[in-house]
Amino acid sequence: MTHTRYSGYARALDTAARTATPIAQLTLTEPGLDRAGALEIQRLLMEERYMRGERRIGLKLGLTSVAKMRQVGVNEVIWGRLTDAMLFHDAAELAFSAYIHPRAEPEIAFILKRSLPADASLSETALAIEAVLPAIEIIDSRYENFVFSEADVIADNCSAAAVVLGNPVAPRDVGNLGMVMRLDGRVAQLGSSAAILGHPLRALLRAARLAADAGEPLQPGDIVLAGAAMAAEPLRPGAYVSVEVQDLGRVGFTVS
Ligand code: OOG
Repeated sequence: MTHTRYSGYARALDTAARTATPIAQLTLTEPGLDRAGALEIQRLLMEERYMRGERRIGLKLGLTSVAKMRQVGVNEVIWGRLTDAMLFHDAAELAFSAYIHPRAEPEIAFILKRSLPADASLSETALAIEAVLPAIEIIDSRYENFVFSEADVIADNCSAAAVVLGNPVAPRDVGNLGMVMRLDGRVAQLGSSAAILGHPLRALLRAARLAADAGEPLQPGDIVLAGAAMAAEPLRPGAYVSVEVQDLGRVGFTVS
């Protein structure tokens, strides 16, 4: 019974994303939904996407900074899966009509060269990094008014919609890098990578544990988004969004 209901929720979230049409929060009809149940719905939702030919390319952490936790009123680190269909590169053009109420977030991404077990240490985690990149995540809650509980957002693959990657650079200390997000050239968010769990490497370590716990440990080639250092900014058609990270460079995209 639960499985049938959860499959129904997964399909509803998948359809909401594909048709850019928001749905009501799942917890309105399923108030007892907990983190484990929500993760199961996310897993089923991703099965739908893999069945259509999408390939998992890594994962994203969410709510790893106080600014983000405050913005959405959920105080737990969450994680979701990234697929090749979500991936864009610097100077990409993203169609506003493909999303419901998209927002952009300044991020740091890692690409791995080694797999990471659940019990990896912080130094093993550092040695597993192939490259670091400036990145912008586009989040788009499938729930009406961008309002959700922790269980709702986990079921919804943590609002993951797209990621725009900049150029990879060699691993380096990313513990306290200045970050700025601009909208049409104007500074919209300003901060430091230190806001990401004190150090983005901790986010990568956390990702390794969460992925291994879910039975899909991080692999060479996987991309991991450490989570936004500052609050997300709503997008509108015609906008140009850029993120510059000290020592890593700049990445940008246009909304059409
Ligand atoms: C949840 C996803 C947050 C981040 O980097 O904190 C996130 C949301 O705000 O919709 O991706």
